[in-house]
Amino acid sequence: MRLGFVTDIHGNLHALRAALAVLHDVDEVICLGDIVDLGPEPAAVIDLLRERGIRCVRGNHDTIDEYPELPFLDDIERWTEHVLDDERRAWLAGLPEALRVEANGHRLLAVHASPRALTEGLYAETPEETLRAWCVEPFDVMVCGHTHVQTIRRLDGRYFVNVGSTSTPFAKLPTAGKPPVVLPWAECGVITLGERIAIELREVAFDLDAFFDAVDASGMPHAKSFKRQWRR
Ligand SMILES: [Mn+2]
Repeated sequence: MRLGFVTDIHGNLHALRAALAVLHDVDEVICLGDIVDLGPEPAAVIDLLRERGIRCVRGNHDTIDEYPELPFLDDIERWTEHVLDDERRAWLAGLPEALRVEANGHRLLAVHASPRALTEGLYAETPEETLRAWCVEPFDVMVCGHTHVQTIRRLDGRYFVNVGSTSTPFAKLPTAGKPPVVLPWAECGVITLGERIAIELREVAFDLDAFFDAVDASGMPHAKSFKRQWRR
């Protein structure tokens, strides 16, 4: 069983299409949440995932939160809320927080950030005691996104895999109050539950100019500073 993972798509249809194309060789694609918000085409991203029958978990951006202290995020969140109809928002709100797949005796747990919270990320620096605290239910491999930085950890015979971000991979962890530096490609991952567990992180180029055109055409706020985040 080969599973492909997209995550943190954030309304970037161009990146999602590129990632799905590079995941042509898997048995099933699973989406790890943050489907919308901070991107120009949230409705089209939802529709493509549903058309393809891709199972999804819910991320912290998939329900409309408030970021009053961060006007940039808050304005785009308000705009996303405005462009999504009730039916699509209800679909997002109804997504599960975890999906489980079992094959060849291996148990895989798919979540947005960690098994216990939508905003607690897996980093290279996450303390081992934190990873152990996540092992409330049995699994052999946990897969997540949320931090926008790919990483793989190994502890007590388990794998912890962060497939990064399909829309906006960060060049380094963002500093509070500063815009992130975004890498110009889409990230995704493949986990094979075969005789052994095999993990592959992937990156794929997409048409950044076409994406920026979609940003301009969408009417999303802060388009100029949003586009400036990408490293060209
Ligand atoms: Mn997130």
